Amino acid sequence: YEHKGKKLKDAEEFLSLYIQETDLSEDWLHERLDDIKRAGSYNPTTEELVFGAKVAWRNSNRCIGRLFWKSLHVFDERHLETAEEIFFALIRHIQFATNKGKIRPTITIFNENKVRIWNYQLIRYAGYEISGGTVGDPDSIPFTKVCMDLGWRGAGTPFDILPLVIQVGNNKPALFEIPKEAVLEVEIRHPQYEQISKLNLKWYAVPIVSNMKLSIGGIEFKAAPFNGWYMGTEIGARNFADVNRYHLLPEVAEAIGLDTNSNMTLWKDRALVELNTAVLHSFKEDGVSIVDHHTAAQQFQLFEQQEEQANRKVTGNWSWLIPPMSPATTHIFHKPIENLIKKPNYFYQNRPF
Ligand code: HEM
Ligand code: NRG
Repeated sequence: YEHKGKKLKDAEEFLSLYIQETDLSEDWLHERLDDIKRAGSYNPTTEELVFGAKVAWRNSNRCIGRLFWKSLHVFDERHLETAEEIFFALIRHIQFATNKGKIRPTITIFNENKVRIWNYQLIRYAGYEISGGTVGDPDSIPFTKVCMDLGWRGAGTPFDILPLVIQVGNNKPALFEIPKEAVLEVEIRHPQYEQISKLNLKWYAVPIVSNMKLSIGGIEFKAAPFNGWYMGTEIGARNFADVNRYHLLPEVAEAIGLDTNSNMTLWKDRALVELNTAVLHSFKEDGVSIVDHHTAAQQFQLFEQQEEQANRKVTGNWSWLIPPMSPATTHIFHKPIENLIKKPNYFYQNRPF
């Protein structure tokens, strides 16, 4: 009973924001709230859902890419029932968002009670423990084990695309291979250092986060995968460089002939710069959307100005907003920002496995 009261209050709060930011009246709000009280639960219209998903992005404190929040494409797929239907909707999301490289920020929203996607991102590389080390993305090892328990076998390369794992209700999760044609990848090469091209690195074009829940007006959509495009450092300074990820800095330094015997040569910093140059160069040359961290920070500053114009306070998580390379070259480093959590928003949720 209490629970229900809280939910209705959340719906009321959300719809007040909705009428504030659209041209709807107080009268409209009161009628809408009466409807909801009569029905006993809030069932957002598609228009309300679209608004909520966009504002949830605007409120994402860890996201530097928020300038573009109004341009989010929203697919309302709450009516889908079967794992297979959901699989097709996910493939459609991947293809629509990829758009042959001209990436479109997109979210697909599934039924709040029935659907759960077990993948962290729709497209991601598998990770395996082998004798004396790992192959692929170490961050994916636990999920890869789950897929293998469900009968999946990867080729065992450093870049095997994991299958989609979709759960409907309390059913056993269903596993689907993503068609190769649906996945755009970029081979990493360096504009000057041939040796970096010879490392045979690649990365997928579109990051589609699928393990967060979208909270709108008291409803939690546990399956609502969303994507924008990459900031280069996510790949070059973290996925490729972190010691517990692909850990490539020693190899890159070796490849371009840096002296790795002393920290004082700054070989890690030099390797990072060239690896990140290669990532940006390769995406750009292939016509795949990507942003460097300097431009992303400038875009974030525009977002801050835009929000001020709209009389809204920008909230943010400083430790996530500063880029992992040369953070102090961006204005974000030098400016405090309040990490206040507003709703609608995207939240972490418990792993289903
Ligand atoms: C986090 C950039 C679009 C929601 C981030 C991060 C970056 C970023 C660099 C930090 C990631 C990390 O350190 O692992 C961008 C860029 C976009 C974009 C360049 C291009 C359009 C979006 C969209 C949404 C979104 C469309 C949702 C609709 C989030 C959320 C996080 C985040 C919720 C936090 C993720 C977490 O906690 O793991 N974004 N983003 N972003 N972004 Fe964005
Ligand atoms: N760092 C992760 C992706 C997290 C989200 N990043 C975005 N989101 N750019 C990685 O795979 O490297 N987005 O919606 O564009």
